[in-house]
Amino acid sequence: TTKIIKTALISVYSKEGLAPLIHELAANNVSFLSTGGTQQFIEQLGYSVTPVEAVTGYPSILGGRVKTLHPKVFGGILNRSEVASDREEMEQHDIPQIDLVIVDLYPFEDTVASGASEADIIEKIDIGGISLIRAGAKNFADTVIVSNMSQYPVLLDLVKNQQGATELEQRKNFALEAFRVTSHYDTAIANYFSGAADRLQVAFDHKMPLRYGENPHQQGSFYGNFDALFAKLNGKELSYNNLLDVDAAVNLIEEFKADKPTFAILKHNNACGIATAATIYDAYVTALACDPTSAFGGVLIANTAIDEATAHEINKLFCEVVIAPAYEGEAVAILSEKKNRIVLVQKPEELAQVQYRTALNGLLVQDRNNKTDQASDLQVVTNVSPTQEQIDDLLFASKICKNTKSNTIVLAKNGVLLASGTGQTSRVDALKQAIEKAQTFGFSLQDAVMASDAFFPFPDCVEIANQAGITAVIQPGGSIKDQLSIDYCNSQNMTMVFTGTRHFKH
Ligand code: 93A
Repeated sequence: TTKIIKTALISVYSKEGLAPLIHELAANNVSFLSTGGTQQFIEQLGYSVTPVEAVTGYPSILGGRVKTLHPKVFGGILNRSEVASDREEMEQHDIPQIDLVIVDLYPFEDTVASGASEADIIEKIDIGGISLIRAGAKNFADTVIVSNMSQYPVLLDLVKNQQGATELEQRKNFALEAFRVTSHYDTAIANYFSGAADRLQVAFDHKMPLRYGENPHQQGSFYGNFDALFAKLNGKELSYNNLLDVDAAVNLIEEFKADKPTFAILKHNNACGIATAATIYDAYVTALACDPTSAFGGVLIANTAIDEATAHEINKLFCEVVIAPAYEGEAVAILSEKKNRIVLVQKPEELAQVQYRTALNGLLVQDRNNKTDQASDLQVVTNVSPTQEQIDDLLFASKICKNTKSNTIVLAKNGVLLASGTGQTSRVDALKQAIEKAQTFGFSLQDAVMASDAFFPFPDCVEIANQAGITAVIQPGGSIKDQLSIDYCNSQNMTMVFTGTRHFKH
């Protein structure tokens, strides 16, 4: 079952990397059949090419939509050397034998990624090319199918070393790769049409090995394109836990993208400090003061460039990761004085809009929580309305709350996180934890605001909050017992707003 390549049909979108292959095929007396652009390319290399139109007797029609889709082309690829009637029909219809097919498909995924219009995207659904690949792969018994650029070197070696001869096993390997290419391509198309629902394919294109998983005795790796989101300027390899914290950090800081300088410090995926201020330096110093104990070994993130003064200040803290959209002056060099510290530039890329996690023997898939509570979402439910300062603090607290593990309560004042209760089994526990924390670090809760990720099933939370000095509350509302909390607030001249949006994060 050794086959010799005599005729090649070549139809490639990108001509990159093709020239060496053409030279080698020509040196082995292979003749070329080709479509418009590819034909021109090969002719420019100095070889003669038979246009597909000359074989089919048809021009390329419908703006190129139908170029190679013709029985003479597909007959040439799909005919079986072993089948006598195939041989007769080939002769009867004057069909040329095609031994090698080389295709580089229309770049569907790149076109989607470029943000092109739907019409442009649809035009990039390759029909002829994908059919050529499937035909060549099906008939691997007789045909060599090269279905993407990464296969060029493999073919080049074969042609060089075997003078254009191929073995069945080799052709079957090309066929396997070809079906991988077509299934990947069709999956990308289906994903495009299904909207954001299931684009898992994208993540699986990039694998980053990790030294270990959550603990050293667990293996781990990351499937995703880290480099699309960050440039790493310093430090050791990111760990499994670093990646989780970085994910939490970028999602949190996303809320403050358009705000004043904001600095957040995260531990175990939750903010242990966050503040907005006039400068990033002030924001950092204030964020650190929220909970300097937890900040040790944390992940730091800024919504604006980190300057040298802030970098010097950060250097006083042991921290694993620093993330910012940019660094000024010598800030990177200063931060890199600690050689293990990971320093990342966050690129202006959109965050993943679909989230996955395993559950049982499958995957849970959901859209990203893109809802950020705005002033216009707030419904005042108490007699007392919040002041502008309170509204600012309520919205600030709500953004943190949304990015903290449930059940959560966030206490804030003047654009500073005072304390939060994170990942508790009851909302009351979360509040008690937050109050105790705030007191531990010397914060007064007088006139502070409270945010809750979900509604209060009972009035206990507003009661405890009031006793601690809290005067304004933001929560989704929606409990059948809402009125009890509202009545209590009114009795104490507290103000409370409903957002209508729950922000669970598990
Ligand atoms: O529009 S198509 O689906 N119709 C076809 O009949 C066809 N045949 C090959 N696109 C078709 N192709 C694609 O054209 C190939 O997959 C390749 O991407 C491209 C090569 O065109 P050219 O040689 O004119 O640059």
